Amino acid sequence: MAQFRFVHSADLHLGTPLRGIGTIPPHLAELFRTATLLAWERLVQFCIDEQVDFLCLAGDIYDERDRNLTAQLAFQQGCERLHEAQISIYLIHGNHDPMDGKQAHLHWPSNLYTFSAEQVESYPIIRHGEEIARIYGRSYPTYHVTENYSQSYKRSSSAFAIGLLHANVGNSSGHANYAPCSLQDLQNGEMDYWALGHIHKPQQLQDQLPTIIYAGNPQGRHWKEAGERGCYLIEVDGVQVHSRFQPLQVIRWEEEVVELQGVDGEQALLDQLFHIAEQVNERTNSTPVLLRIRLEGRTPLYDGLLDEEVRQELLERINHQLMGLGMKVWLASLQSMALPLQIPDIASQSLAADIMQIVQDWRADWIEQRTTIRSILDELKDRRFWEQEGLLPSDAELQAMIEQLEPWLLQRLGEGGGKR
Ligand SMILES: [Mn+2]
Repeated sequence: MAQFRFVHSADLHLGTPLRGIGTIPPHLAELFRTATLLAWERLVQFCIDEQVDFLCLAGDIYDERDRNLTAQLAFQQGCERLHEAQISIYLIHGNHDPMDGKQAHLHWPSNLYTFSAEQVESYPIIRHGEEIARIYGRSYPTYHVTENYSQSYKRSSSAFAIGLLHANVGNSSGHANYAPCSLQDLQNGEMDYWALGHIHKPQQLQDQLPTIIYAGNPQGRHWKEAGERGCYLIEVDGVQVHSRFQPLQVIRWEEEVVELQGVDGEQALLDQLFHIAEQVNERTNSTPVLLRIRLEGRTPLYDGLLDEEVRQELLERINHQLMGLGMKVWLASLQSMALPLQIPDIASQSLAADIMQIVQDWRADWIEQRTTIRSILDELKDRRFWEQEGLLPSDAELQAMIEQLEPWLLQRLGEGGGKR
């Protein structure tokens, strides 16, 4: 039985403009701007260093249907380097970069195999005249694919079968439900290894045959894509499959929650924030990190923390300290979900009482309110973008926002109105 090694990656989203944070220092800004391209370079280098037989890319190579030129040139350059190293690339296109998008007219090296969108195609991997594996795949013709593609992956030889599939397995929430299929569809299918793309969090859904893996994206693009990002190195020995995750990200997103119970003054808060940033720095081995801290719990600092300028002041102070110590963590955002120590007793004031009644009705009738909020979100102008990015708030997040409303309103009303 043959032995071979390959790298499984997906969702490069080359050319994604990273956004969503305020001012960042110049040394991070450049990294931030080119992060997806740099992660691709790292992926190419990793394939070369590991001398793998081939590279599989499971969709969303580009971020936009009409691919941007910088992204295409960067991809072309990586493919050429792999060509020189005699490493072939097998790729499908996904919902972000379907076949009907605009492409530049470029010369591509002969080691690049792109699967068509018409039907499932396959390519053999030949070594010394023997077929050691066969790769199956199908690209998206357009972004909106509702058909269950997995069922049309039929093996046409006895060689180890790798299926490249861009799909939402098991109706994962927070991700557009394209080419939907169940885990069982894959387990019962004819492939030995399912190389999945679409869900950006790296995860192994099954390790025995068929091995089923989401490679995740090699570079996170916002806080909802926090943590380690990379690709999988797969070694096949007969029917034994070994997988190893390899981090590739050039910049990491991290989110931490700080409980404010017992943090009773500004100095204590600063110390606590610095301590968290220090821990993140240690945990991430000095990779550049964009950190967001969410403050929770009851605190006498509640009022101050509602003030944008106060939060900005705290950020600057912490970042100054971190930079001074040469740490790579950048505290980019401070969110307050804190609560006041006491809610003022203003129930006797009729306006306040009416408003509070509305908020309480909302909370009591949460299921219906949630439906209303969801229907408002459905009307959002850039809804498809928000949805594809997984940026729409989850039910738990919506509920947390509603919980915040009551103390916030009471505090404002308790100040006698008109102060803000
Ligand atoms: Mn994607």
